[in-house]
Amino acid sequence: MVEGKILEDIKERFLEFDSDETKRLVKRAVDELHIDPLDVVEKALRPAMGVVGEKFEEGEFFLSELIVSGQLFKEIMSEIIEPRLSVGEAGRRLGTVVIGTVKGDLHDIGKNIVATMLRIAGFEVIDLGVDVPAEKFVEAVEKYRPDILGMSALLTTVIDEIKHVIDALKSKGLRDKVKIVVGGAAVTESFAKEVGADGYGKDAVEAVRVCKKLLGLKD
Ligand code: B1M
Repeated sequence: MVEGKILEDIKERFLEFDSDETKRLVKRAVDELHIDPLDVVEKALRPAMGVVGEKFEEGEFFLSELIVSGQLFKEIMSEIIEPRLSVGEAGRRLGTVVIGTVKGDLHDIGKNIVATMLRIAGFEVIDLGVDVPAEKFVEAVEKYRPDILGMSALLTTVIDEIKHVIDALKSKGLRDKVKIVVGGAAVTESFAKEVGADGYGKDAVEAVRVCKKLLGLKD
């Protein structure tokens, strides 16, 4: 009850871009009400971002609102959520993951959350950043020999880049040497299957679960 109310309040303040009040409520939720920081992300902040996206599509919000909300989300992650997540299993080395957002796509908030959650779970993560061309993914697979290659895509216009990367890996004889996990708002489970990825994560928790499963590790 209390949890639902504060998550709703966070969402509302976020959508008013009230930075100070949103941060105060997020801190109260995790420190005083002991709500799992990831629940704050998935049940309040991410849905708020969904509304920003809808309002943008409907012409009520503009690019400036996308930029401001992206900045506020990042500040909340780095100032409040991430410092409170770095406990638990960190330090174990489950395997190596190379991750990046595909070419043409500059969205990185979700990819960064996935990278953080993988690190916390005990993976070594090499983050190639955003707008990553196929050649750079291939070079990284050659260089780091990761267990998993993760690709994120939020724009439907860039989704074929995932297939380009997989084809480029095949042509270099590297496809069978790495597991591929994909996600992001433009990606669906059926698309992942269609392009021959090994796994799909609808959110960061599922992404970690899938990576562990692919390496035969217990959840
Ligand atoms: Co952009 N944008 N944006 N944007 N933006 C979307 C994606 C959009 C859906 C909004 C909309 O119209 N409804 C739309 C895409 C439409 C489409 O393709 N069908 C859109 C558009 C159109 C654009 C521009 C073209 C706008 C313009 O310039 N006219 C432009 C494109 C720039 C580019 O990339 N070339 C643009 C720009 C931007 C900003 C840079 C201003 C900003 C991003 C800031 C940043 O990332 N640093 C921005 C934002 C904030 C959004 C929305 C509102 C929010 C995205 C977000 O951060 N969500 C977004 C609307 C939406 O997504 N509903 C939108 C929160 C985040 C936690 O969720 O990223 O889904 P998400 O990540 C989740 C899961 O998807 C999953 O786990 C994460 C955590 O749970 N996941 C993975 C993500 N990656 C994974 C990888 C995995 C597994 C799981 O395995 C490896």
